[in-house]
Amino acid sequence: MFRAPVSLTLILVMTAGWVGITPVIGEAAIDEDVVLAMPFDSEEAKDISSLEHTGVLEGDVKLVEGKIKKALSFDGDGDKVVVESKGDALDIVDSNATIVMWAKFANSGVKFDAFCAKNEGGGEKPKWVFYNRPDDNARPGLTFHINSPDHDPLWFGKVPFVADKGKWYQIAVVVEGHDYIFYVDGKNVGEESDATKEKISLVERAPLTIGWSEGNFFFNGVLDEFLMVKRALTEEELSSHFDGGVEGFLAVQPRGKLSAVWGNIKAGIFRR
Ligand SMILES: [Ca+2]
Ligand SMILES: [Ca+2]
Repeated sequence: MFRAPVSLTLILVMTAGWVGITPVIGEAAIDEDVVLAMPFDSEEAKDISSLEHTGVLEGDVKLVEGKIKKALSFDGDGDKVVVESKGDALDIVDSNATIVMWAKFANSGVKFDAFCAKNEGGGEKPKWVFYNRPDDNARPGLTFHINSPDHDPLWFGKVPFVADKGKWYQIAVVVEGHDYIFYVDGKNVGEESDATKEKISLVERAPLTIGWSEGNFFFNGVLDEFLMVKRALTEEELSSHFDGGVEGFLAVQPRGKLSAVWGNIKAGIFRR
């Protein structure tokens, strides 16, 4: 197979600009690892990933000023965004994954704040939940919880985190193999490896819920720029979300995607 050296690719990109071909280098190639990308800039909870999931607002979720453009406000009482997964796109079974968002807490974190979950119900029902729970002595702070009838309940992380009320934080969890790595504002704040090496159960029958996990575990505050990617994002990639939210992240050319751009350029040239 013919492979263009980088220098040749760059020359072709420059040439494409000179001869007036549509400049494809400025457009991000589709990043197929991105399975949910919600800027929360409208009440439609639109997913701008290639999967185009539909988010349904329940309760009285409100559109408010966000960290980047608009965001969704959850009052901690019946408010959530429900996203039915296309196939197993929103499951984390044998894949790495990253969930990252901006969050502003309505209290100082003295209760259970669920960021998101895929959850069939309470107790041992299959689930995974990403939450903050500073008032829980046994399992405090930023935690990733998984459960299923097949194994004991597991909690990873338990990274102490008490948010300042009304302040924006970029919150992320990276699932890499059996490691659960937590970030606040782009900084690694703690991680824990799953010694049991259980994998997250497939929760086919449950939608992804943003702002709620089960029972009365509702998020109280504002969430913005919700992004879920089926790979472990680098700190550099997290910083592109920090700076520009979902759209900022998608605008950065992902590594290993140069071939797709090269294909576009080549096709563009040969069409002329
Ligand atoms: Ca937004
Ligand atoms: Ca409500």
